[in-house]
Amino acid sequence: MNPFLARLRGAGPAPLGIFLMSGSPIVAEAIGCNGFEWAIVDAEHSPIDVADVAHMLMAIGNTAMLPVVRAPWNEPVVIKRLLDAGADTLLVPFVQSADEAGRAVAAVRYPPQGSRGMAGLSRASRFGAMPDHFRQANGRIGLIVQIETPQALACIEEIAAVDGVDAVFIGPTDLAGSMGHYGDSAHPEVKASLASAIERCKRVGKPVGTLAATLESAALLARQGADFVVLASDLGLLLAQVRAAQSAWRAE
Ligand code: 3PY
Repeated sequence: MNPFLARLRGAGPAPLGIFLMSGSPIVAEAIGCNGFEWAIVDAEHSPIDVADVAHMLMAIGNTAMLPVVRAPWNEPVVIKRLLDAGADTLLVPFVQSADEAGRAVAAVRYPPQGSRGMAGLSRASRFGAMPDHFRQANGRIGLIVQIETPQALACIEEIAAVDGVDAVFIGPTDLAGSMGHYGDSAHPEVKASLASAIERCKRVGKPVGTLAATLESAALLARQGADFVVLASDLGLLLAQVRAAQSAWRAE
């Protein structure tokens, strides 16, 4: 079974995660050794490429932190390369309809269930050392689709219900932007849409997660029913400390 999905189905509070945007395996490993339960290796909004993903997964593999890899786009060639690099839980951004969700499902599965290309020496198959890799992979891959526009929200139940979609992630920043509230995911309209999206995913029985800017809003979202929450990012936390140190120094 997929380890991230197993965690979501198990007991315990909603796991708290972090976006990894710095692309650094050392940072990923250091964070994993110290606490966050899961992390999104973000190949959408950072310079992280496929080789970086492989290196970051190696580092995270030395820790108990569960990795999710965000693809840059819902595109089968890109998705294939990330899976070959060893991603076993994939977050696919900007899924707008059940049809697009179905395309993401096909991209993560080997035939006959999907269209993922096959290679014998991928990192995913431990470079050929896992003889059952092709037979087992479809059952091990977890697929999370990202909903981030009012258009997608309008059909969130149909998207969430697609067979092979294991969980839904709501992107509040893009959602706010596509609602005309740039950079303001705390806008009441955005917060209301997020709360209703969480409720609607739960009604169709699919786990749902989202991003919070602060620990307080992460806790609120978990109380509202979010099954997994991401708190900020490695770069965000680092820069918050940099700015705080700089202003404290100026105030001396
Ligand atoms: C969002 O909040 O929309 C994101 O995609 C975060 O990167």
